[in-house]
Amino acid sequence: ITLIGVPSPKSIDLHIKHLCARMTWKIHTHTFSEPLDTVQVKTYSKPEACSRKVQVSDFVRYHYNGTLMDGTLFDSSRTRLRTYDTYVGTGWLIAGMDQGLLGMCVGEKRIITVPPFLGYGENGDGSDIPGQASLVFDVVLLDLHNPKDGIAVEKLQVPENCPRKSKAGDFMRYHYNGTLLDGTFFDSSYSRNSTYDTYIGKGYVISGMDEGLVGVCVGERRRVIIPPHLAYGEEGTGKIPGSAVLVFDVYVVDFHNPSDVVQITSSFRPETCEPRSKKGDFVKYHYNVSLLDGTSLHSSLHYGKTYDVVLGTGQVVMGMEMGLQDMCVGEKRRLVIPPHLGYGERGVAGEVPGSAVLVFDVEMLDMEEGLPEGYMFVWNSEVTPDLFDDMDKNKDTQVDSAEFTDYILRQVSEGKGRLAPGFEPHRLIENMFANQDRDGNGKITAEEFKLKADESPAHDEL
Ligand SMILES: [Ca+2]
Ligand SMILES: [Ca+2]
Repeated sequence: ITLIGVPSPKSIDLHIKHLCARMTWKIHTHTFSEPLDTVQVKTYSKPEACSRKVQVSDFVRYHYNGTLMDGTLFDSSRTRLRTYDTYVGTGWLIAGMDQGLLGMCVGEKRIITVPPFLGYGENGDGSDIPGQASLVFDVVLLDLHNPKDGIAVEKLQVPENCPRKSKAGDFMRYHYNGTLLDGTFFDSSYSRNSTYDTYIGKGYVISGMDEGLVGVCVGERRRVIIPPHLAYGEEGTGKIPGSAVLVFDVYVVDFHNPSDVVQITSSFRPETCEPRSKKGDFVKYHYNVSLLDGTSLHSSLHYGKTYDVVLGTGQVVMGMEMGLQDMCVGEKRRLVIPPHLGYGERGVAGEVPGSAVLVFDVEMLDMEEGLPEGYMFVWNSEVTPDLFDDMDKNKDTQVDSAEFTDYILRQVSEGKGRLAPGFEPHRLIENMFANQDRDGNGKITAEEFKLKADESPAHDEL
């Protein structure tokens, strides 16, 4: 030992003491033959990503094998087939583990060597751990959270166009993949091949999810990390262990609010936009229908002809009835129809998913003005005073179905009258005849004809 300068006897003494201490420590760490004086931590496997490390008061779930210095196994969480779950740094563990787990990442593997005075001391523990034993724990950390944690949200992909963000009370359809923090899979909507459909913010899902799904856009991908107290708690459920942090990768397919009406946007309107469609009108249009996320469902162009309906007769869903009102020929619109005004919770098997919001791009191509409500036929000109006699072609004082039909069709072809557009003419005429033939014997008498006319002038088609 060479000392530099001229030290006092006291300082030489200190130097020697210090060097001796270092040598003793070296002997211990190299041979493991004598008790250590501090916890030794050696990480032998580290995850690629580590967004968070164990801190005092965190709650962890881990697996471990505990051995003595000679390799004797004295305890293992694996033989119990469940993780060891505990708080760190608050005295629930032996002091050596309270220290040795600090700074650990989920997925990390460590050897933690605990000296006796930070383990079970002079007396050991039961028959498995002798007195003055150093303990070696081989630990893999599987889960980590703090009871003070809220949810964490990572926006993975947000669409550029986001006209509306979800709020509590909306009804949402989404896909998800659910894993534990260490990557263990527990559930996926994709495996069921159908979206998860629910109200959000109303307690229908775990509270962490209720919170995590607020403020999203249609088409957004986000990761929601939920601590157990906002998920399935200490008990867990199904494949989810107690006290587990859950990671949901969510894809938002669509959402709407039960108070939504049809959203109508006109994308093209002719300069002269008259007449405007109304109840009873026979309209012909083309449409393209898709889901909110852009998935195309169907187009009338595939039929090669327009879709034709009489407005106000329930031939199309309520949202479509509303969206096609007050439109003119040539006009183009986009209609966003919520499910309660569309195909409801059930949808259409194989075509429209249940509870889906639909986007219709519509173009009005033709329109025929309808008749006043309740009318099947109207006169364009003055009615002849000898109507009944005119219809009774064979002059037997009765009008049969053939005479009636011929007569009405002739009025229509001569432009003197008009049948309600959009319906099969013979069906309309059959109905009109049945209305007049009060006793249902297949013939209209002059008396029946007069009675009908007196009784209901508003609905008197003839
Ligand atoms: Ca007759
Ligand atoms: Ca009759």
